[in-house]
Amino acid sequence: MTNNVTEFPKRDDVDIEAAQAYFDDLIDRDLRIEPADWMPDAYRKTLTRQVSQHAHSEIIGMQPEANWILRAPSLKRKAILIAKVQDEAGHGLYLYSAAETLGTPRDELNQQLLDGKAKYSSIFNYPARTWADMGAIGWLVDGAAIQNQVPLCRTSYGPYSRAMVRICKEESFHQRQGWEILYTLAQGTPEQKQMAQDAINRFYGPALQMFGPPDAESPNSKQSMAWKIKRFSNDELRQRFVDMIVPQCEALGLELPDPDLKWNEERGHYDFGELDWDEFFAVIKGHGPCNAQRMARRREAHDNGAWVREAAAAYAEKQAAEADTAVA
Ligand code: FAQ
Repeated sequence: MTNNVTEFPKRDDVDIEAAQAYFDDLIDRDLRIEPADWMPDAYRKTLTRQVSQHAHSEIIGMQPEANWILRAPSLKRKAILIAKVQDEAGHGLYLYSAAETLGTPRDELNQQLLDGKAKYSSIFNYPARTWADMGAIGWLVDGAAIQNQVPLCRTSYGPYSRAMVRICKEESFHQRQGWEILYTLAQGTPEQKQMAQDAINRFYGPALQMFGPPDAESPNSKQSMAWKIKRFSNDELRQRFVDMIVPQCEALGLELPDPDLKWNEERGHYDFGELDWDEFFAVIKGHGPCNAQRMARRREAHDNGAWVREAAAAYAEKQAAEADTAVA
């Protein structure tokens, strides 16, 4: 896609002031920044951080659900769950591809995760204890992901915004399948209904924390919003999410575990209680219930995949050599 502005000279003869003006113009006019465009180093750095951490979240996010593939209550539920987990792998791959266009190779991004230097979403450090958790993850976790990611379809960096379009379509299906699992359980025996309620009780707070710290404690938000990487603040998106899930939960016949949750006529939004931010910061520093387990599993999977990477590299080398011979 070409931007509808004057062609800008390429890297070697860049006049920084003119380049900055060109970049600012693209942002002001709500056009997309593309990989070959000049961009400020800090824009490149924060996008690489956000997009790669988003990719890591999709990959680590497969673990809590993969754990239930063998335990799904029917063949149909198993097939749906396998498809969902595969979708998450695909999302990780689109996002790593988008992140790579900013100049850092995928191996390096992956190494940052394996070394514990890059974050991934706090939510995936909580255990999935029962089948109802597959419902709560689909409804609340994918629901929060959609709320956060639909605006990212209009994010200012072209490859990221285009990856998000397809991801959001798949996430909406995921959210519905989660709601449907909870709905089925809520119509079942008292024990099944209680299992669904218990899953909501455990995932509600952590799902609200997926949107990140409160705006006053979000160091990246101001600049990311000025660059139109983020279109809404963490608190704005969290509020939209609460407003969306309250009626959905009523339709389930279940409750959200927050005694302070009530409609505020004046604001036109639901008020909700303070979240446990000490817990959130502990989780993102690596002290959540499953951080160690998630990282150990990821490192093990990476090591087990070494032969595949080696085989692919050897095959690519052989193909290149054959192509050279054919040319000669
Ligand atoms: N977890 O200044 P801010 C999914 C970090 S995908 C961990 O507000 P920012 C699909 C943040 O990185 C879920 N860390 O940061 C799925 C920063 O630290 P840093 C992932 C968090 O970037 C479903 C520091 O705190 N989605 O669920 C979290 O402006 C089911 C200060 O925060 C995305 O990544 C957190 N929750 O805003 C898969 C969406 N929140 O990096 C499988 C794209 C904040 O400076 C199964 N990302 N931090 O060291 C974003 O929209 C933003 O990056 C935010 C954070 C909103 C997450």
